[in-house]
Amino acid sequence: MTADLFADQPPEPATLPIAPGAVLLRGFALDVDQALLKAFAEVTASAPLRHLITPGGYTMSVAMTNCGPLGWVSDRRGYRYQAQDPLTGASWPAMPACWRELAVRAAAEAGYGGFRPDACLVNSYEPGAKLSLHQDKDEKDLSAPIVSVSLGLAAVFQFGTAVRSDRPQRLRLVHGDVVVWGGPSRLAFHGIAPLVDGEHALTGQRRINLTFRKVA
Ligand code: MD6
Ligand code: FE
Repeated sequence: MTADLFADQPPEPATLPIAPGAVLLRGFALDVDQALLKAFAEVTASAPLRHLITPGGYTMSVAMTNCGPLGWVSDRRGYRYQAQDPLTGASWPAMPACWRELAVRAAAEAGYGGFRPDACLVNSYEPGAKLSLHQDKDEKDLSAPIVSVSLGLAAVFQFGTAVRSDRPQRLRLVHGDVVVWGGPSRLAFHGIAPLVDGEHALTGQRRINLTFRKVA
């Protein structure tokens, strides 16, 4: 018997179902976190983080960039994926192999074999930054899942249904967690509550999120 006499909670299973087609893989990225963060420094050195403008004219509180063949951008003209970084005019940096491999492994673990991401949206949250409830629906291929990797400070992830007015669940995502969703949950509304201030040993005062998609 190896029960932990000091634990006041039963251990959490590593794979938590969130909704049909959606799972949280607790700590799935932990064993490669240093490599992921080293690649983050490289990606953001060639495609800097920036605060995009929404079509409605607001500046997003989350700083974003991309890597891979296609990148998600927003400006006064709308939301879209494009092959060039509007800031530099160059192609987005290549998707780091350690990022792609983690995403493919997580998708398979969640039941989505053969995931071939062609875009990775990189989000950086500082205290107070948030992402309002939205659907990810700018991708042509809605049959592929999305894989989302959380690094650094914890955040509250709101996860609803495909109906905006349904009250979302609230999930605390911590460093190393990976969320995968697709199938019946692919068009679920979701968002991130304002980031609470804190300090993480590897990222400092911020949360980094990588979301992998199959766009084209
Ligand atoms: C974030 N994520 O976690 C924002 N979208 O910072 C997303 O908007 C998201 O995590 C689709 C699938 C997974 C996600
Ligand atoms: Fe999203």
